Amino acid sequence: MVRLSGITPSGHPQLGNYLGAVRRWAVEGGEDDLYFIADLHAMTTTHNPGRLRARTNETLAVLIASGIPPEQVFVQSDLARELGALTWVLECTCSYGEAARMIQFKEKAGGQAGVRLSLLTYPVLMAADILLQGASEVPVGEDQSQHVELARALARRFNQTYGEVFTVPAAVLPPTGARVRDLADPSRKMSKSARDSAGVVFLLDEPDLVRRKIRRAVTDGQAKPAYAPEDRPGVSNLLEILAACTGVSPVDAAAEYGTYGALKEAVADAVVGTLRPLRERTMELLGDPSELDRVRKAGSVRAAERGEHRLQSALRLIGAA
Ligand code: AQP
Repeated sequence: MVRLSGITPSGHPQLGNYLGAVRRWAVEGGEDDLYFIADLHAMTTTHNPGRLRARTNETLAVLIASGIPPEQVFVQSDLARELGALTWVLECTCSYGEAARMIQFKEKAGGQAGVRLSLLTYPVLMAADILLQGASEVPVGEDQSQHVELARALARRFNQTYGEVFTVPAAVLPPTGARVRDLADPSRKMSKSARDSAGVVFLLDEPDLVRRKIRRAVTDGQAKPAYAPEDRPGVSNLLEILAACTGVSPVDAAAEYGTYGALKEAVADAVVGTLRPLRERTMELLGDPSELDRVRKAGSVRAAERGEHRLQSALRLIGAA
């Protein structure tokens, strides 16, 4: 069983990416699981090429530093040729109506001028990501499940029309991890591309900055901390972050700290302590570009080799090679 997960380098990786996904990948992932940095997906809206390249490298370094085996990691654009070819095959298997029905496209494109065509077609590229690697499971949240459905439909249709090549993937619910909210606006989730970074703890933030952001986190006017995610999202978010870093339950953590000040100090200590080894190892890797490059090349060669026979079969069956 091959399980494929991705992370988009749309900004600096942040605490939510780590506690909610990357750390689980490192600790709970199976040996056939694959992880990729989805840099091509970060080009569907306005982007800066130099910044994207830097975020891609940083994200790669974070994944390796987190302990995910390097042989399970690759960068999407290193397979641009293979994915480009397979995307075309799949676009010739997909109807315009199917792509235009994607809710995310409607949400992101709605009413905007100059929407990139790639915003419409990127679910087909995502299908190519999945089908090239022969992934059988794709852990995704609600917002991406329609895209995995499209990948399923395209795999089935291709197999029935031209011949059996593709594993039909299934969307699986990701293991329930911490859902980290923005510290300055707890009505939103923490996001790398948030417009205001005051409420976002980036994984490479200096410890002092992390502490400052946590001290300034929005809570509420109640006398004491308590865990009530619906009614008191700010303080509950802090308790969940503390729980994710220390292993205590949010309710027990609330009982332990009688003031917001004490709670915030504990959260700051826990986050700084959790991120320290990750940050150090990531900086080490970023300071050794030739090693990072070596790891990256090895990962992409393996990923390309894994998919080559499927790509060649698909091209041959559809009449191209
Ligand atoms: N706040 C979060 N709490 C828990 N998990 C999170 N993830 C993201 N934010 C949080 C998880 O991180 C993995 C990789 O994320 P992604 O790059 O695929 O996309 P995303 O969910 O859109 O992440 P961001 O940081 O919010 O990016 P932008 O700002 O570009 O939208 C996923 O498993 C995701 O669930």
